[in-house]
Amino acid sequence: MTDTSMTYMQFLLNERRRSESDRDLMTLLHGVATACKAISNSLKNGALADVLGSLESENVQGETQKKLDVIANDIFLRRCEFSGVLAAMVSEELEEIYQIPERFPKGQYVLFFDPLDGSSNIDINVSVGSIFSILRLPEVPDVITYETVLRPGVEQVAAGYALYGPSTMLVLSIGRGVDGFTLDGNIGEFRHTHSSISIPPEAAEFSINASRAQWWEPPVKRYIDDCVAGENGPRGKYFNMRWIASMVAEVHRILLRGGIFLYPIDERNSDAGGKLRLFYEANPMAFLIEQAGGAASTGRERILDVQPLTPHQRVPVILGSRDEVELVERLHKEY
Ligand code: AHM
Ligand code: MG
Repeated sequence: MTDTSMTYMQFLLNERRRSESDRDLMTLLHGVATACKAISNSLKNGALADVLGSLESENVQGETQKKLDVIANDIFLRRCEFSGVLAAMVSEELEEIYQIPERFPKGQYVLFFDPLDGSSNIDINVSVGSIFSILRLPEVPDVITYETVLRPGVEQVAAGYALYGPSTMLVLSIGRGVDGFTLDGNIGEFRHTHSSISIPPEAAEFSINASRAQWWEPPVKRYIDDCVAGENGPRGKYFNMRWIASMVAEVHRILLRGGIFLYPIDERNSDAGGKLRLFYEANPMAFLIEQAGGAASTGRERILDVQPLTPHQRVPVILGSRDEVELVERLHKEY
């Protein structure tokens, strides 16, 4: 990174000048980045800060909450409610829609977020992330209900994630490609380090929780079997495998060097519709992946076209290099 690389704010200002983007969106994106910096800071001291471990509470999905899940959720709410441009917020950690308190002005945007994704990794000091997605409501009713915000991912105006790894990164798309920013600890700002990220169409790396293979549907089983068969199998080449159990880290790797990520529907999660959540995980990641030239599917349809029926809806997720995702879709059609 050179000293002349733009800060995140300079990048947003530049984008605004280039395309007359909405000033309110830039304000919101600034709030989101501030929240991510604060979360990065909370994670940094780990066990020293007494923030590791679980609470007795459960979130809306019935999962035990980690202390940091709650801290990160609070940071997002506090940093973003202030912006004056939000109609409401919807969090993976909250049962209800978060209505913006009366003392703050309101706007047209809705912010969806998973404040700390992959949180089973926190206690073992492996990468985690925050994921966000932004919609602009055509009309803003006085009280925002789930009906107001149950809109397909194709309507997102921006999406991104922060990856808390060896360095903290923010990856963003406002619908004109995908850019990456690295947190510069010296000045406390994200700096533009990755321009127009683009995923190679073909890949030789797959990512799936193979311990669930016994419950997979035939098309997924067939796809993975063919990859594992290597040079002598139908694909005629060796495939590498990675599983970090942290979707942000997984998607980040795919954005930078290609590959495919699958969290399919299987016999054990089919009642729920899969494991990953449409609003907080599937939609924002699908938006980024498509903006980088990749594809994102449930196996049966494009993720961004899924019409949500419930706020915490789960969907099968297959995303990454276009050729591989299209192959998995074809296998779904065959079976
Ligand atoms: P979370 O939102 O409760 O953290 O769950 C989502 C995470 C993803 O980041 C990751 O891809 C997946 O769960 C890992 O699942 P598994 O436990 O099957 O490895
Ligand atoms: Mg999550």
